Amino acid sequence: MLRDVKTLNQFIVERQADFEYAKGELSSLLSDIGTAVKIINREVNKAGLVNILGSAHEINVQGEEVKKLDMYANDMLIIALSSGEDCCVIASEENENIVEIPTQNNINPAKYVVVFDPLDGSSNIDVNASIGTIFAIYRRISEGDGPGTAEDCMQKGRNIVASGYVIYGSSTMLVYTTGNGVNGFTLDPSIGEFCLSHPKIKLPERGNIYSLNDANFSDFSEGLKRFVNYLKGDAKTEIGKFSARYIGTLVADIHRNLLKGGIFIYPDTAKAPQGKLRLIYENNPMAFLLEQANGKATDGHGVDILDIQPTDLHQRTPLFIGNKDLVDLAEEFIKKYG
Ligand code: P6P
Repeated sequence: MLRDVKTLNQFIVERQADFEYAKGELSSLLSDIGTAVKIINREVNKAGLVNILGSAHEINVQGEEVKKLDMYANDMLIIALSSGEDCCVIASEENENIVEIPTQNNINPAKYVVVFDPLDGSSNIDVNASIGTIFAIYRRISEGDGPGTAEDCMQKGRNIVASGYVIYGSSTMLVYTTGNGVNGFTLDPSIGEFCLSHPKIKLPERGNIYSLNDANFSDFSEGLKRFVNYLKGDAKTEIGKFSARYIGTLVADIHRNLLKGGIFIYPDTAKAPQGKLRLIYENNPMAFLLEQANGKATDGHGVDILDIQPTDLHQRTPLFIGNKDLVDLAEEFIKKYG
């Protein structure tokens, strides 16, 4: 019944009282993001039908081939956030430098900063596997009412005010937190609204899924190899039978583990001492959200992701994220065996 439907915007306004600072600015930022991802979703859903597939024959700052949807998603988010009056600066995976918000005579009193990966998992676009958008919102730390700065975008994850992701999958869901629990909204295409479908999400007590790219096993540390072999073997009689699941889109692998429990690992290796995933717009937003769902996120060596001080917009860190007991167990193996 209509009375049972709670839309994202109704929910945001209802929960506005939870926000320590916002006089509606954070609410309108979240609504702007909701609008942008509905537009992105429309293009994602017809990606197979229009000439939006395939490479834009451009290489982004990550040195990766940019798919046209990446660029489209990036543009939509920048346009939505620039047209509002609540964002003073943006950092995006697709942009080498910060994205300044054009304003009259360089005055921008907006209080908030938004960082995002506009289209995570783009290598999965052409095979119709789930892809996603990841975002985090901070309050600006730069003084005055000029344009926001790179330092505004390079705050520790502990300072996050809100973070979340959109998964464009069998259905399109927006999952986010403002530091008061995690809530999931499913897009109802018939009314074009995200509707509350997964209130108060918490990780299941026990998780039995491990998610990592096994093809890199030979590059793993001795401790991580032993941890993975433990999950494949002795764990069965001690902590339960595990399943391996890996989609190759961070948003999809994290979303599954959030609902079913488990651990996702993208580790440091000798070849990639900082791993692959980006701290500011992938690992921090996910770490903030998983901690809100009773989870944990570290670099595999005892350092919480949210406590790492970023020094570069695109810096990478290893990521061990999911049920606390599994993250702790992985770290025990690494500590013991190196
Ligand atoms: P690999 C997608 O390209 C991505 O950035 C994340 O979404 C995903 O978790 C990871 O890379 C997959 O990397 O090396 O396993 O293909």
